[in-house]
Formats: sequence, structure tokens, C-alpha cells
Amino acid sequence: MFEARTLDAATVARLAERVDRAALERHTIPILTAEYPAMTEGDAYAVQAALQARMEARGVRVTGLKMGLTSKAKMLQMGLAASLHGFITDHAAYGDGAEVPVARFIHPRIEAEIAVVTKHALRGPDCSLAEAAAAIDFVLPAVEIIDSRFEAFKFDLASVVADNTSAAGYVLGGRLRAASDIDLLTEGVVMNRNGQVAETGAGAAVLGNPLESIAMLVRQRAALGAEVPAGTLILTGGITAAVHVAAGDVVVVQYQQLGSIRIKFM
Ligand code: 0L1
Ligand code: MG
Repeated sequence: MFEARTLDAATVARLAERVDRAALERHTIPILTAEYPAMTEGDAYAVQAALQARMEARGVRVTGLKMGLTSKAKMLQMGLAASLHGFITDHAAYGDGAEVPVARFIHPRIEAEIAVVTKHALRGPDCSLAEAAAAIDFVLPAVEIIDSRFEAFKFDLASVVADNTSAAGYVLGGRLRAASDIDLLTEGVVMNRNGQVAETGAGAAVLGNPLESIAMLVRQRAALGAEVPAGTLILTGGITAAVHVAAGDVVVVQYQQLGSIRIKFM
């Protein structure tokens, strides 16, 4: 599924440190392929894994997994047409009503997403929608905060995978619902920023069905020799294009059946 690795372990570690430092110091860096144009997706996931190890070594806790670039709106916005995955952490995890300091980020954007928590482990290269559906414990709404470490929020696929798919934080809220109580395809979302509708969409925008996003995550993890354990929080990917946020913005994301999430950016 992913092209073979070409970078040696020392280079992978150096690139992970470069991305990590940019996030910690909140400055942008050139895309990694500027120096390593032949970098593959296999290399990029190795850098992402090294980045995760660095973060965990200083006490950051991985709280789940995310899919990215799962809607046409996002793919068009970023000019990239392949879905990818990363990890999410407790570093910038918030609840409904949170006041989020934008100074924690470089040039943050937000995305309305449908999240799930799994009750069974999912594994293997052939994971189906039915298997994904059967593994869901509950569904909840989420807003992902993304923040590229690359100049002008522009990158290629390998660079953004290495940069943990721009993951920077997330806000959970709303109501927990059983998957059987929600039609994931027609679940509607309206994102308001400062009282104006910024984006609208429905669950089907996520790869035709958010369950496909979960199944794809499992297949991608399998290609890396990993599974999605029971109890995993999964952000299934932005339903709409991402929206820029700045200090002073108040965002309210309303879901049809999952409730709403309010965030004030400070
Ligand atoms: O969660 C996302 O869809 C982000 C994936 C990486 C691309 C981007 O930063 O927009
Ligand atoms: Mg996202």
C-alpha cells in the first residue's frame, strides 16, 4: 500500500526532530521533500512514528487516531487526493465551551468531524465497512484543530504525513450516541464562525461514508504492521473544508443529532 522506505534511521530521526521542534517553537519549516525529493509515504510514516516516540518520551499521551483528507472539499482545498492518517494527543485536547489560545499554534484551522470510540480491536488489510460498524462503541462530534508546520500551509503528501497530518488538537462535545441511533451518512453539520455560517456538510462527505474512513484507517495501519486497538478514539476526517481561526473568533458547530461544540479562540 505504501511505497518502500528509502531513508536510513538517522535521517528519519533527524526529520522527526525537525518537525517536532517547529511545532514546539511554533515556526514554519520548508517541506521535507525540499531536501529529500524521493521521500516515500513509507518514509513519511516512519518519520511520523519517530515523532510519536519523541512526544511520548516527554510525557505526551496518545489519545487516539485520525484520518485526514477524507472529503472532496478538503482534497480540493489542499490539492492532494489521497487520504492519510495520524495520531492525536492530550497536548491540546479540549471539551465543549473551551477557550483555546491561538498562541499554541502557528496558523490554525478547524474542521468539523464525526468521531467514534471502538469497543473491539480492528485489524487486517481487508477491513470492511461491516467490521468497522460492528466495532463502534459510540459516536460523538469533534472539531479538529490542524496546524501545518510547513510554510504557507502548503505541502506534498509525504511531508504532511511526516508532520502527523497537521494534527494539533481537538475539541470533543455534544452527545454520545450509539452508532445504531445515528445515520452517519445524513448526519448534518453547520459550522458558524462569529455568527456567520462558514461551512455546511453531511457525514457522507467523508469518503462516501465515515465507516469507510474507519475501515481505511484499519487497512493503512495494517500496511504498517499495526492494529486499531479496542477503546480507540478515531476522528474520521473533516466533513467540510478547513476554516481559518484567529484570536477573538467564536465558533459554534451544530450537528443534526450529535449536539453542538462551542469554542472561543483567545
Ligand atoms: O485532518 C486533515 O484533514 C488534515 C490532513 C492534512 C492536510 C491538511 O493539513 O489540511
Ligand atoms: Mg481532520
